Amino acid sequence: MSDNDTNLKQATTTKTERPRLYKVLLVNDDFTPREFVVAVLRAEFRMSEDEAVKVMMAAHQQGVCVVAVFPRDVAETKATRATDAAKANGFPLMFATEPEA
Ligand code: TYC
Repeated sequence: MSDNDTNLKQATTTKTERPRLYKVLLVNDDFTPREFVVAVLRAEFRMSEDEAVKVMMAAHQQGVCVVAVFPRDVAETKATRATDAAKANGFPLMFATEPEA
């Protein structure tokens, strides 16, 4: 590369932003059995029994709680699959997604 080429080069900064992450939220309801919520958390979010019980109880007591954080497509797929699994069993259990702050 000649000096001339170097002199003409623009100074550029490449800023690589991390893809935004999304929270999967578990919403409480009055109908879905606790054990069913635990089973869905274990199956869809690969939680241990203890983890799943803690998350289920957090939603039960607070109304809503964060299950996990993923890239958008993963968060949406898991929330949909988990909500659909409940619907297929006649329960109103809801998982939602929301961008991380
Ligand atoms: N509140 C439900 C019950 O008492 C259990 C439950 C917990 C349902 C968490 C949904 O996200 C939930 N059977």
